[in-house]
Amino acid sequence: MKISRLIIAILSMLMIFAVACGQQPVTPGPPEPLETVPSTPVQPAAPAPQAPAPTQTTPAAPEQTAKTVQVSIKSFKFTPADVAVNVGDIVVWTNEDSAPHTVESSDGTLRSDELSKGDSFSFKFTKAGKYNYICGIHPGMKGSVTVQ
Ligand SMILES: [Cu+2]
Repeated sequence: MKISRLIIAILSMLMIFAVACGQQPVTPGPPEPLETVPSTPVQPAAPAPQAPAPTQTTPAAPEQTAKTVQVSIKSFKFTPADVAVNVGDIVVWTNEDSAPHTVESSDGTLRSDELSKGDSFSFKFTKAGKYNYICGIHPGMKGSVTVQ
């Protein structure tokens, strides 16, 4: 009967060792899922967002800027008597006579004060059309502005 006790004792000892040893080999396994991670960085350097092209489209406007047209009033005449401008342009009449003159259109659009020598009258045309005008003091003086 002593032998069987020894065997039981030895078996129980072996069981304890087996359990103790069996738990250790579990740790060296887990580093597997790390290998799938390096597959995601597929996006290479993409220097596309730099687009300096649209800067060349701006220099198109300068031609449409408003201009100023001069009309002199001299020797009882408007010179030039007929001028053509674009909508938004400005016409400036300057009296170079010693006699006073005015600029008055029949529709009332143009109506300057009495202009002494050296005085000027300016008007900005915002509507297309033909504007006939005279000097209110000397109705024989005539001119026109055609606005396109
Ligand atoms: Cu006049």
